[in-house]
Amino acid sequence: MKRALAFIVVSVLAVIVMAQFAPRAAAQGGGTGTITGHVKLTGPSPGNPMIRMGMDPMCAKLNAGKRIFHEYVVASESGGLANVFVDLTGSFPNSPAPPAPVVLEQKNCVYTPRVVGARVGGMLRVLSDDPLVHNVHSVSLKNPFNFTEQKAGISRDFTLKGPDVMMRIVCDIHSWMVSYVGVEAHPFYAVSGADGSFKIANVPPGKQTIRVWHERFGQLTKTVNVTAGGTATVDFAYTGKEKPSTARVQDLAIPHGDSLDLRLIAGE
Ligand SMILES: [Cu+2]
Repeated sequence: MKRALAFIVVSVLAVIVMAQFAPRAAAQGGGTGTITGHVKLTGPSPGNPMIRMGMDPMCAKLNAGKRIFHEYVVASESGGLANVFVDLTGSFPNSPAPPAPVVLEQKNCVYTPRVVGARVGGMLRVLSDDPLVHNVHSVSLKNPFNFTEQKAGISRDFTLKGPDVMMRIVCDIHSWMVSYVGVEAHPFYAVSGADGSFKIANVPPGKQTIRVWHERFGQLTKTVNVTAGGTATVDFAYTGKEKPSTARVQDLAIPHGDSLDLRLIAGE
């Protein structure tokens, strides 16, 4: 009798211990795969116009002696296209957003990074390094905000409430300042690096739909088969002749009445 009881107790304990560790093992990537790839621009890069920093004498002063260019198309010599937002579409199991904030910096009258990913429920931290007034304005229905940062060292945190791929952030004072934030409900996204490469890890196995978005060349979509423990490669190519699409950016959906008119403050 005692022996039977001990067996039952041990069995119950074993089940409890296994239940604790099984999901953790899956979350550590045991049953998932990786997607890597490159985004290329096959045609000639159109080049970027110079930013007229002189529109704000204080921005001109911060960039004295330097020529600063728009970052519409950032391509390497071998055709790697940077600043492309890559994500998977579909529904995925819920997972918590990482505690560390995604940082968007205003430095010398330019937003950095140009393109970045973030999570719903996560924090976006917007900070300013500039001793002048910037206005941080999100063009987004899900994550609307519009505030000013008046001096260097100021930062503001904003909890991202809903998915928005892509959310455009502008400064109403300096028309050239723009950043794109892909706010995702899941962790399966990346931004292409200087060589056009990207990597998305811990992807659930199976057929996945992957898309890329570039601010000038729009969206491309492919499907890819992901296997547990495997690495799937998928490459994308823009010719450079694609028509810019605002389908993913809520350009016109926001009434402009909610923006602050700060031209007087900026002295424009
Ligand atoms: Cu500004």
